Amino acid sequence: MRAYWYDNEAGDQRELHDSGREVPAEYLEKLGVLYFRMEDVAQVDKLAADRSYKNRDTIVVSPESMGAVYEEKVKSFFNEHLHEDEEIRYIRDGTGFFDVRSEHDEWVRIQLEKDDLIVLPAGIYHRFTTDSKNYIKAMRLFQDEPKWTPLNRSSEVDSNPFRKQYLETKSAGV
Ligand code: KMT
Ligand code: NI
Repeated sequence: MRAYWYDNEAGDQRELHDSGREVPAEYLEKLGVLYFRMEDVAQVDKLAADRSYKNRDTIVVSPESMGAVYEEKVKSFFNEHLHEDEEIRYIRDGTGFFDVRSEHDEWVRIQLEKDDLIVLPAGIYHRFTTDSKNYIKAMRLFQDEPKWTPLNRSSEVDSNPFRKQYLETKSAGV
């Protein structure tokens, strides 16, 4: 895992967009983003049990696995959105980026590789993309039924109760 400020330059979303300015792990924590380097699946099982996550699946995002819809999918994952639940992803192979909004609404790019596990809190605006290698395999963990409904950013979603709650807990430093 490496986190850095997104450079906001034009160009393919899958390029690094590396401003060269690092984001420390403590800052991610402040945003409510949790990161773990997992030694083995037993550690993931423990995290899942602790948080009452009962189900999981595995997704491969690549032209090989998705065929003609790959480019479309990659673009849709990159639409800024939030969820009313945590988003937990455990990278099993390949690489990719989760971008999350900072407290001042700038993008922090989080580069993930095999054995990285990330927990995005409910209500944080974020987006995902593969990198220029166009391949990532990730385990998606969920509590019950998968609820991946992305709520794309809008003034209406800005006042979603989960968004408000997220902003309140963050400003309180919880
Ligand atoms: C997401 O939430 O955008 C995804 O699940 C993308 C694939 S997981 C790396
Ligand atoms: Ni999401």
